[in-house]
Amino acid sequence: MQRRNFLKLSSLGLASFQLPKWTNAVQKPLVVSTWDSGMPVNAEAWKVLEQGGSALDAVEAGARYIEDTIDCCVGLGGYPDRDGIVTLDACIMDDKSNCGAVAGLERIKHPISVARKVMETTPHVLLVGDGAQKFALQNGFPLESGELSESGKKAYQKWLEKSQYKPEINIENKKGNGPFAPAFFEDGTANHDTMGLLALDQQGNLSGAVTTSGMAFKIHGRSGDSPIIGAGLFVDNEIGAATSSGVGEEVIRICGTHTVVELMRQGLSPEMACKKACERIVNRDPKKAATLQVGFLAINKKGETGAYAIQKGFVFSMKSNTENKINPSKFLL
Ligand code: SD4
Repeated sequence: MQRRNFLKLSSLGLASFQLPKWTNAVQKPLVVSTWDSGMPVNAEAWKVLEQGGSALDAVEAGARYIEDTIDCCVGLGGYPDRDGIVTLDACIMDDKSNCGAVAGLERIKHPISVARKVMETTPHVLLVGDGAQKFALQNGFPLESGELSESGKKAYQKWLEKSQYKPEINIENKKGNGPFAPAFFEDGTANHDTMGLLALDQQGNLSGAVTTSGMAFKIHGRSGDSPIIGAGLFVDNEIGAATSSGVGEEVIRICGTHTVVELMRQGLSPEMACKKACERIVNRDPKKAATLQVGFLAINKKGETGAYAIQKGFVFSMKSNTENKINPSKFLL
């Protein structure tokens, strides 16, 4: 401590004041995930983390849970593309920069586990479409029926009435009550909730996973940011990890999550890094950005967390030894 500062503290009678322990403490284990639907996802991941399991196993467990349970946006219950087919995107990345991903995967229940298989048993990072499905079948993943979920059918029927090709992720209802206003179509359905989750385990290692059915009513074959390493997910075990939700094309254009992690490397907090990434999207085309939503979520090696979105309404769920809650994200517009 500089002498001048010491004297200042002495005069306040605080010379023996010790910095609180938490200033240097790493908050671990910890799991964060996108949206309020992340609460039960975190609970699944937590079962792994609290027993000393790896962040990698934790994020896979959380992602598998949501692939099984949610309609609209993740897994086979998700909304279809404009041909009426559900195509799934997922990726996973560990603390050693190993990564695996699948895009446009049909009729397989757990794309996140296929992504992990790609990571662990092939020399590749990303498998797409038929090839990804063939790989999944060869690895023992069962082929599910291609039938849409009830809500998927309903939403698709509604969409067919106009069949308007307007690829968009709806912005959360700004008129809703408080920060957790859901994003709903007029017919009462939502078209986002891509699950991105990031975990820091007891050993201090980071991993992340993303799983989604992607943008509803997209062109068959379209991939968003979610299975693209550096766009929908990036993990650097020295620095931190980030994930995203929203209009994937905008995230891919700025290599969104890689950008967030690199900004954290330069010393920015997770929240500020996410904010800067959002600003890049908005500055490129402010008019367009006003019509769309993108949210980033990040954690750093110290277990600090933060998020930022273009529009109001993005939230993230967080679980640690001391917290289990939904946090509203700040926003730009
Ligand atoms: C995509 N980023 O396919 C995904 C969609 C999403 O919440 O995040 N929805 O572009």
